[in-house]
Amino acid sequence: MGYDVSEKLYQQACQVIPGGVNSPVRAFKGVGGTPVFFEKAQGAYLWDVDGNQYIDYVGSWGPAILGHANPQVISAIKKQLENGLSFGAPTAIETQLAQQVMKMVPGIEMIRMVSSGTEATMSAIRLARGYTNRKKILKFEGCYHGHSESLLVKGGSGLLTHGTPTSAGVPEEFIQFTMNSSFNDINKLQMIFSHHGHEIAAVIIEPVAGNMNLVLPEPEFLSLLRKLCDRHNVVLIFDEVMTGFRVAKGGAQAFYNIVPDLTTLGKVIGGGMPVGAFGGKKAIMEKLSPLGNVYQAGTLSGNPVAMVSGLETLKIIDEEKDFYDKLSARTQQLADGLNALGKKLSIPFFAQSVGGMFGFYFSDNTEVKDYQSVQTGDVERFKKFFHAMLKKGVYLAPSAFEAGFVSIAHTQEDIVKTLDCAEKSLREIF
Ligand code: HOZ
Repeated sequence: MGYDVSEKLYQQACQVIPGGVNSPVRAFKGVGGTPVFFEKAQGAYLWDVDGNQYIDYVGSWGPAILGHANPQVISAIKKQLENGLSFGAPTAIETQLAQQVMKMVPGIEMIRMVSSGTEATMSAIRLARGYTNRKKILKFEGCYHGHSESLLVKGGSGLLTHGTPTSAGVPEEFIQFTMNSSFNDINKLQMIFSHHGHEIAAVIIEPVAGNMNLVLPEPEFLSLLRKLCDRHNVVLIFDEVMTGFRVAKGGAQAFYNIVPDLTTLGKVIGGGMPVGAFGGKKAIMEKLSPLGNVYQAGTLSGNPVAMVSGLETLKIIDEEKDFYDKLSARTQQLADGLNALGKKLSIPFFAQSVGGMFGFYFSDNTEVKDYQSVQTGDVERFKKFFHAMLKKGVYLAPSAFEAGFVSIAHTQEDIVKTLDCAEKSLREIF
């Protein structure tokens, strides 16, 4: 497989775009080498500018749950394009998408659309602070909630991948109200609430952590969190930008049967277009301007092209019988196959999945439960594996700390082929 055109484009991009990319994890800094430049995507496949084809497990970092360029979604977008791109004024489609989301996600009684996951989490935090009149927030190490100031502390995703868990450029004063705890740590959580419960405006958590590889919550951890938030009148925010419509039709809150006060959404809700949203209890949402005094706005928020893309995507998911059974089974087939390879080759390698998300780890420690345990994985082996798979036509996230995504367009044959490539790659690197 040649990468000449990608390499040339990367050199050109580096002259005009910092690091040659518009979002850091894409730069291959976590795996070394030159990022692949893509030209086309269809279903489960990607084609790069050198004509190489890949089975894609990034899915645009989550949105492509139907596979790329789903014909129904594309046709709905084309129809909308004829009518204009953005009006900066209300449209019927916004209400339709709001209704569709409310039908699917248990905790959403009212919702506001924005244009990215970062906007969604930033706005939800402001809303929780305005609602409670409190300043402190609690997050969990290794969870990533976008790049607004108060959330860039001990974060996952690119922060973890590039070894700068807390960003420069964020004055200490901006993060003085951000507290961090450890994912799945019940004792620490109880201690923090017993000291600070009355001062905390909101707890924000990825109910399944997907920005430090894939870390599943212990169910009692999430239920304790719900109880403590109730007891101390703290707003519980589930950041379901990644897990929303991904681990179940109603997201992780439906999967684990724990309803948060606010939910943030992104990725799947836009079907590949830039959409984010935050929603939840009516009493809290009504604090938002223009009803209430918490300000939040956006010129392109709810723009009709993005709304149509999201609406069509969610309708397909909602209407297709057994969508999540199929998606989960396909993802599980991949995780089971990877685990079988780990056993067959007697190597420290294992995988796990939930819904359409998966993670794999080069480690003996099968108890991945937090930021610390995830970091015991062998990153050097991951890098070699990533490149071995890439050469065989399998595109994985270029970071040991990002979850992988399977779409409904991935066939059994795609998974079998992927496992065959994985076996060859593992044999090469061990
Ligand atoms: N925040 C994304 C990973 N969790 C990365 C987005 C991108 O680079 O496109």
